[in-house]
Amino acid sequence: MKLLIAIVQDEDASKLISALMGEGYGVTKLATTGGFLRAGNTTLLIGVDDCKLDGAMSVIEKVCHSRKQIATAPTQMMAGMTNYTPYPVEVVVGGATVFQLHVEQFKKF
Ligand code: 2BA
Repeated sequence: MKLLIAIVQDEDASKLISALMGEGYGVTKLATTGGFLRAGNTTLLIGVDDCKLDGAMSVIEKVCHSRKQIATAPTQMMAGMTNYTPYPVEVVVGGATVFQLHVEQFKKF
């Protein structure tokens, strides 16, 4: 079994949860914040049997889209600087950032 940790944009989250659940995957949704943009995003925990892993990845890839966003807030890099002028930077966010972890044990009590 594997655990997928999928960080997706809020705009894609609802559709992705519906698509995954519609295909029988279990999903837990966490409200999270990206370190760079300091904007809300959504992290999904998805426990999948090995044989269904590719299917889950396909759903994520199909639903999540990349988007351009403008970062104007001071970033962590600038936080220690005393004299700076923040300027807008265009970044491409997503589709999805997915971590795949091996699950040692899975139990429900
Ligand atoms: P954020 O940290 O808010 O990053 C949003 C987007 O800003 C990133 O999109 C990337 O295009 C850009 N970005 C991030 N750090 C940057 C930097 N130091 N310099 C220039 N541009 C930078 P994505 O790569 O698609 O990431 C979307 C979200 O996924 C991230 O939101 C973060 O919440 C998460 N993420 C991405 N990589 C991660 C990692 N290695 N570990 C943990 N979370 C990660």
